Amino acid sequence: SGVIRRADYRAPDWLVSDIALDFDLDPAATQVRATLIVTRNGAHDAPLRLDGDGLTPLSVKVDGIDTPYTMEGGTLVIAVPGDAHEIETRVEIAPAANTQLMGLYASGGNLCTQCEAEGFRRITFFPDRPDVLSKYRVRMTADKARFPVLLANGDPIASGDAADGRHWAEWHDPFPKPSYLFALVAGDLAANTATFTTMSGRQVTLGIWVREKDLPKTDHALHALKLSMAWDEQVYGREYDLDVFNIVAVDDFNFGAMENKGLNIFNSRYILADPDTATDYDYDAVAAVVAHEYFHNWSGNRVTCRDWFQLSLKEGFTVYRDQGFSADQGSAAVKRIEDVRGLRAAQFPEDAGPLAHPVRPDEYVEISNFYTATIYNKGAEVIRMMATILGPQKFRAGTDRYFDRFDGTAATCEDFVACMEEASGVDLTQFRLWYSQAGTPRVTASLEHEAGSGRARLDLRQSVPPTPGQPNKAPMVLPLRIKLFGAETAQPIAEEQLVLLSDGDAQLTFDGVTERPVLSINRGFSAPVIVDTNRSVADLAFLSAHDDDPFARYEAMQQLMLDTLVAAVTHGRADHASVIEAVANTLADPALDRAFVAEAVLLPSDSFIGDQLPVVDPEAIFQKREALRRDLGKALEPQWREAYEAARANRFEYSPAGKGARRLKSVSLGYVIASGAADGADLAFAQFDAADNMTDRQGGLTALVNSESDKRHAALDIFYNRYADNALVLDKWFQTQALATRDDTAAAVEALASHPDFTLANPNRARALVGAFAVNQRAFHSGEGRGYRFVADQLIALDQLNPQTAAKLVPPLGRWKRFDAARAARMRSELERILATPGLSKDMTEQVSKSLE
Ligand code: B3K
Ligand code: ZN
Repeated sequence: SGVIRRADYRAPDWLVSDIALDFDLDPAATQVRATLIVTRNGAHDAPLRLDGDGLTPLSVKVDGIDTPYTMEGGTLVIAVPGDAHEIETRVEIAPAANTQLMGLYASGGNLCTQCEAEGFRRITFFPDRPDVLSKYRVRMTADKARFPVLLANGDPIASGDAADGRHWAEWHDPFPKPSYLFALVAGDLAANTATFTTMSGRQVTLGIWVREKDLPKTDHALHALKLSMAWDEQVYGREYDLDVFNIVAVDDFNFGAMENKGLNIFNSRYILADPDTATDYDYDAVAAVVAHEYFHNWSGNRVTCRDWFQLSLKEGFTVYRDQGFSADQGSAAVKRIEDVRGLRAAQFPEDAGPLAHPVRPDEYVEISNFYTATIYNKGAEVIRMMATILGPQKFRAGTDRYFDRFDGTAATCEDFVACMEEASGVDLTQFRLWYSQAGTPRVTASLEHEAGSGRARLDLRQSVPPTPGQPNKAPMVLPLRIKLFGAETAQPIAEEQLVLLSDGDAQLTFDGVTERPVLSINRGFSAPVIVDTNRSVADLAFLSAHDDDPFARYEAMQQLMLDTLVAAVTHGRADHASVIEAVANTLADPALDRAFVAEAVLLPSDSFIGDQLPVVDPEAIFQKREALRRDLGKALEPQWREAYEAARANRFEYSPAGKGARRLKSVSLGYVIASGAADGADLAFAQFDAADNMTDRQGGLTALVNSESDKRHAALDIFYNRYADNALVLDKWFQTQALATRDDTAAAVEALASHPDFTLANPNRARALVGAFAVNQRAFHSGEGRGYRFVADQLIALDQLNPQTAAKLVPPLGRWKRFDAARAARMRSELERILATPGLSKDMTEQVSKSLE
């Protein structure tokens, strides 16, 4: 059946202490010779089995002698007599023909690798599993003119010229590592370099390698790398361990970046940034991903995963670490709001749908399908909850213990939790359910007050919904930060407390409560749960103005907006007054950071509104949300204009204050246009035209593209012509149109799929059009299945080239259960059509068949 189960884990039969790789590089035909020192692991007589995928051995030698072998599927099986041998294999591979972008492939004329999770077996025969750790020596020979730069993991050892205009280089990595961390790059590249002195005084040479013309766009990434290295020393006591740290940017990449030891390889969208081409969001993402991959040097590389079921051990923890880094660079409150918004947009729907799985899954068919928001983002929330429960000192003691004990080994999630327990004395037995139970817990909180006795009672109840394969759930440990405020004085009634809700229900009582109490709960989003409260509109409005926890304050406003919109969609009620008043108060509060204000006044997304409803009605949601936007725009038009003007005065500066001003500017512009003001389109066009940075330019473009104004055509053409040779900015051009809120978006997107610049061969471009359209709730679900058919056609075509990237785009179609019967039937029939496609990949087959269940 092809299902791999966690319970079936067995230690490897053979270990590989050392591997020497010799590459004769050529895009059409690359020769790979691998020499492995293997030792039998334990008492058994199993043959040596080396994973391979699409490889044919040219020769197989054991201790220097040609030896017979058999193939079992892609796996090379060699019967070897003793307990220790030297194995040499030779294969030929074709990087230029590798459209999957796994293994060794060509991008923009250069050669690069991607091995996680199981790409190394597309390069050479090897026990391609993360618990086999080896020392790597790599020799590369290539044409010197085409590939002047030759990089691999570790430190450079030697290089020189060879015959026929070729040259060679040798790299050694002294740290044993799993095969998924192997990397090489050969190309015509230039580096932006710097030196970092570590806390023990060692000098490390940093290099960011890109095409020569892109060098001016690498300063931000290089700066972020230095900040990350210093931060990991200060916050986690982790020092870098090699003499060089290189990052290479490539245009064709299946995801964000890859933490290969000493040689990170990045999607260029997470390296290149300058004011003219990158938005503030892009700048932040570059810094976050640079930090994330750097932090993996300890959480992932020095301590790696025993098996792929433990993926969140490195990913959840490393996301938690990069979130902490980003929070420390600017506004921690705004960062938390952004992270929670991302969790709700990607992970909550995953946890509520057919692809729900625990943070530590029990089984998979294709591991590439498990690089999910649950593993990454819910995994990070699980680490965050442990940090909250233990407190900062004990949490740090736990991470120290974990790094010390497991350095140089392949560990499990259980190992991590055990270190936390040992370092703190806190029993995390029940907490471990966060690793094994899928689904987003729901908490019902109701606060009752008896004015006479001065007693308030808070009733808490939790439930964890059933998910595929897990019909019944046990109660979990939910750390809830809670505080009560007095409605009249706006003073705290009870100081904040951390409540660990571990039973199905619990009661808390508060005495001496003389004024009406208002509940602030799950402050800072201390638990990744859904909270239902009996708070009134007045309570939420109060908290949106007075709560001293910025996240809770934001959350109160969001809840107020959500309640209003859900009532509008469900009962046709359109009482907008409370939202308008709360937004007005927030806009008028001079003490608030502009970035916070921009977040707080933004309406919840169409999809998040849909998530609150039993059956999603995309058109009704869109219309009600637009109506509220229009009323907010009209009622507060002078305030929006004032906020817009205040932010407009500034010259571009990438700083927390600059970012906040630009964000509020774009949000305000959106409301001015929503008000129906006659000059709305002119304002947007002027912003677009005069912008000295991409945030403003794209903000103006987006406003126009979403409007009825004819100026949108001119703006799109100007933008296209200005950036015609910049792939990353053209992605924005496609994406902005795919996300448009216009009635004709589906038709426009279909036309764009035939645009000469559209290609499925580049994952960024495929995601910019197809991926963006599929999450444009109203457009995707409009037109009687037209959107579904389009996406299915694209996925079928993409699967032929790049199954991993295609499979990632299945979830929007898989959400059919959330829609009315007619839509559900059409979505299902597209899924069935995909599944019936001859030659469909394992990746797509798993995602689509699970989505149909
Ligand atoms: N570890 C890689 C992701 C690899 C995805 C493979 N399908 C990047 C990261 O999470 O840092
Ligand atoms: Zn990662």
